[in-house]
Amino acid sequence: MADLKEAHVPDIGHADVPVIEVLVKVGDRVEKEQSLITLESDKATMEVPSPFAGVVKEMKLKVGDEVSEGAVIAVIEADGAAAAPAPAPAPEQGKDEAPAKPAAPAPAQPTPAPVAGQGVQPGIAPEGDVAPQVRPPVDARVVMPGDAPYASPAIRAFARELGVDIQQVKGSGRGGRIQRDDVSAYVKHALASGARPAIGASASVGGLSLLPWPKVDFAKFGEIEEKPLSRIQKISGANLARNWAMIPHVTQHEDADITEMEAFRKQLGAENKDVKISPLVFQIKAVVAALKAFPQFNASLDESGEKLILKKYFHIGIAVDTPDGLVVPVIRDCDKKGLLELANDLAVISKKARDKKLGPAEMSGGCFSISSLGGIGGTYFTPIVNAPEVAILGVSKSVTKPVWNGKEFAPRLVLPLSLSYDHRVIDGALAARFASFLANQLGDIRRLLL
Ligand code: CAO
Repeated sequence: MADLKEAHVPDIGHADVPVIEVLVKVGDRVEKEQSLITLESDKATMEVPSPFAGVVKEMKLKVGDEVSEGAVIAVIEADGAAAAPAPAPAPEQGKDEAPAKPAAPAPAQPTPAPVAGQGVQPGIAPEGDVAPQVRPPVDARVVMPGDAPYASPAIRAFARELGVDIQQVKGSGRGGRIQRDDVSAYVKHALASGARPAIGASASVGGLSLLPWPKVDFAKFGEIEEKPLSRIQKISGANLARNWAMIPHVTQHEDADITEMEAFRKQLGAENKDVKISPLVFQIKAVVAALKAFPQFNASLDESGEKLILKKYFHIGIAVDTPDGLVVPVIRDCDKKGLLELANDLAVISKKARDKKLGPAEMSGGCFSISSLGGIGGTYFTPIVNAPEVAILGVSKSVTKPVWNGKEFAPRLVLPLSLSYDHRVIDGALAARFASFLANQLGDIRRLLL
């Protein structure tokens, strides 16, 4: 027996997210996990799948509506569903709609498609376990008829940010839809050709007159192999390039004496065999203490660049190296968590990142990022600030060094720290104080555990 059921917006990590596409209409037959609508936050475009198969009886949303978790997307007459509370009967709507037809099969589409932020990852579902979608073909010219190129608000904002006239960009998405990559490719092409017909002052990156990218026939010099960049690499590459070009970076280096901390970590590890106590959890604790002491670091510049938004919460992004590239999941409310809980959270997000199971909500809302290369090696490096954050901590491998204690050289375990910051927001003296505070926290285990 068929049953009327409501399809709801799942936890998308944001409130009031605009609907940018409605992918089905009244009368359509939908399969379980077929996309119903596309939402677009400032971090990601995500398709919301139908939780069950059936026939769409009523659409409750339209393009431009803003939705949050729990909003009703559609009323669907579910196939042979077990009895469930049915919503009020659908008003007579869609009478004039085209008759029901099975959705045309289309290539599987991963959801959501990330569009912004360093901490993004394609091929992931909003809640981590929704299967790839089969979605009906959508022609952008139907969604946005006329000559205006179709691009979502976030893509338009991205183009504006780069000073690109969206009218000049050719869309490679379904039905000519303009994607983030199209805007990036347009900018690259314009810079490489030396021409900037539709790029304003901001896209010339502060008026830099860049040489075209060298065009070399590498095969002339020996054997080569071409390997396309992964989607994560392309997306994070565009973000890194923007952050590097637009943020005046300075990196402050500091050493922390973690001899005592390391002894305590080993002891804690021996007492808690079921969770790996990474040195990173101590660094997270120290960073939270430093953010509390120096609120200017727990901040973001607003879009206009004229206002600083100070955050009262402490969500820390952790750069995770995955086979497909770098992603930055966020551990929330680190100020409220102890070392063991942080260790557990770190293990969970690292695994999810490597299994491509992170949802967009898990990669947004970060206040400050930590990029640890400590498990690999190296001394110091210059991490790139993860905009719109204003600073990032790079951590390198600790080494035992002779340190002068006033009487003699003593062997101490020293952790190299590299704090990159946005010099528009933070001045050098403040950064030096922050870095030195961090080192003191890490060096004084009692203070760290307070
Ligand atoms: N100094 C010395 N040893 C360290 C260390 C440090 N600063 N940090 C970690 N280690 C040790 C760990 O204790 C672990 O030792 P055991 O194997 O004996 O337990 C080993 O190094 C490996 O650690 P790990 O890297 O697996 O785990 P982690 O918790 O330290 O880090 C994560 C987790 C997700 C941050 C890490 O795996 C990772 O992906 N790092 C790369 C981040 C990155 O690419 N940043 C660059 C961004 S800029 O382009």
